[in-house]
Amino acid sequence: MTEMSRSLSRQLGLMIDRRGRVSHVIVGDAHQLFIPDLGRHRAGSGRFRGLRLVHTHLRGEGLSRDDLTDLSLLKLDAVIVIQAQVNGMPGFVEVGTIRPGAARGDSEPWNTERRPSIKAWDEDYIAFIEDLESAIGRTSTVKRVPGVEAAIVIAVATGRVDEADASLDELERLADTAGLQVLDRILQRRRRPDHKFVIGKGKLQEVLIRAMQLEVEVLIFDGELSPSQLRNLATDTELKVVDRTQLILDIFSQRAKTREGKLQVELAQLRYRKPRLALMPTAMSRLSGGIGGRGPGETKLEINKRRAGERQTRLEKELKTLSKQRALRRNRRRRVGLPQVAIVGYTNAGKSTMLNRMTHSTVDAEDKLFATLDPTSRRLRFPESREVILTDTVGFIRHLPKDLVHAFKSTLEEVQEADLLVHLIDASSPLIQTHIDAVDKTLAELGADTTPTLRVLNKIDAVDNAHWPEIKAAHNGILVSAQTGDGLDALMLQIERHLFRERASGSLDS
Ligand SMILES: Nc1nc2c(ncn2[C@@H]2O[C@H](COP(=O)(O)OP(=O)(O)OP(=O)(O)O)[C@@H](O)[C@H]2O)c(=O)[nH]1
Ligand SMILES: [Mg+2]
Repeated sequence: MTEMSRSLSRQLGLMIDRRGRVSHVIVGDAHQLFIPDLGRHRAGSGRFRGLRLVHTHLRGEGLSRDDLTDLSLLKLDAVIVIQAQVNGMPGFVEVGTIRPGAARGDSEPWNTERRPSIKAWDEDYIAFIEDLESAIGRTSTVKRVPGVEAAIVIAVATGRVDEADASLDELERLADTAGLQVLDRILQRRRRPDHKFVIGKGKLQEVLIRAMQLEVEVLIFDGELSPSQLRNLATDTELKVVDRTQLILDIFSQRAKTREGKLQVELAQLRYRKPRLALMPTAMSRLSGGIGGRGPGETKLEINKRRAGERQTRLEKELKTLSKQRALRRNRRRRVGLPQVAIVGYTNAGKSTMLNRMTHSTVDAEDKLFATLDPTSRRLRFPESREVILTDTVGFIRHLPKDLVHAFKSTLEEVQEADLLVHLIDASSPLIQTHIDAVDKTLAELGADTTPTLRVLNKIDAVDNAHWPEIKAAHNGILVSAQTGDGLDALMLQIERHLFRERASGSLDS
């Protein structure tokens, strides 16, 4: 190899499997090699690829940064550089391997070793690699839940780190709700996200080695990846790559129960995938698998682009019909003359618990994000036999995907047409203001920001009462607990005042 390399003045490389067979011969230029697509050969999680790269260098240089990048990105067994001396004879040899247990920041994630000659190597190479491979899995002390896909959540902080960190917490909860086990989190400070990989290439190597150690199958990125970022990441990491938007869509798809809910989610998924489908004809199987590949329409989403377009038109038509029916129901209620009150708020604020408490119903309420997708309406009775219709709605979240808002247009009409909104806020959350802002923003997008709104601070039972006055003053709302019922009488009074006395007397301050 060294002789030929010298006479061609080019680097030469061999990919060799563990039985010693050559799978690829690569001819580079004087400075580098371009490694072809290696296919999905053995690239299971927690394992190396079973291929080592042996190649020549011409200029006396040892392992280069590119060599070490290939090592971790391609999960090679080893990268071995043999110096081709001017006389064509082999010179020193340098070997790079992935280092078990080294993934957290400070040290390089690989080991390198230099020996004077290939003859200085008489260990059992295969035993060495196999030991290394099993040591990688052993460095993980985390207990895996069997049958559950494991994930690493990743975010880039371009502004305040504590905000990015809180957002990452939320991403972790979303992943948990989607049925994934989150084993690690990575936050990188950057001026702006990398246009190719979101995080820097060096950080990506660290993530990949970490993924190998923890036997992680899924990488979850906060925010929305551009179609090309998604393609780059999915192609280069060979892991399932999911962004926040897809995660939310997957949760919605797992949770949708009614026909309308299911159609809405499928439409949102189609819209999200359309531009990505175009870019990822081959990697599509990895992309469209979603998480665990569940949910309605999941198999239908494997269809090609043309059929996706047809399906989208069909869904839109069907949803229109359902939306008309919903409008009819709403008009009927309107004719009966009952005012409409919608409970809105950040996901998990306690909206369903509140509806249950106030109307003695048994809507699903759980400590999960997006427990409710389909709106439920119940009559709420006041003294003097007055009644209103109280509706529990789908929760909002920061960066609620546009496609989802669009697809849920008809259910969100319940919000748009309400006479009064009850904006329920989880007062026990450290992120009260962020939540309030996200809800206000979504309401504005829906054109519901001019609807009279009562701000209600819920879960007050979970807050030390020394802080009550301060919270009340800061966020200007009624303090309640949907769980214990505290403060609900006051809330009922406020609703009544808004809807009836105000109407009767023309004006009355809230
Ligand atoms: N401590 C306390 N917990 C509450 C209160 N109200 C609701 N919760 C809990 O908060 C969690 C979420 O309640 P839900 O009623 O499902 O919230 P939601 O706003 O309907 O949530 P989504 O439908 O998922 O958007 C549940 O575990 C409730 O038991 C409250 O007043 N105090
Ligand atoms: Mg709910």
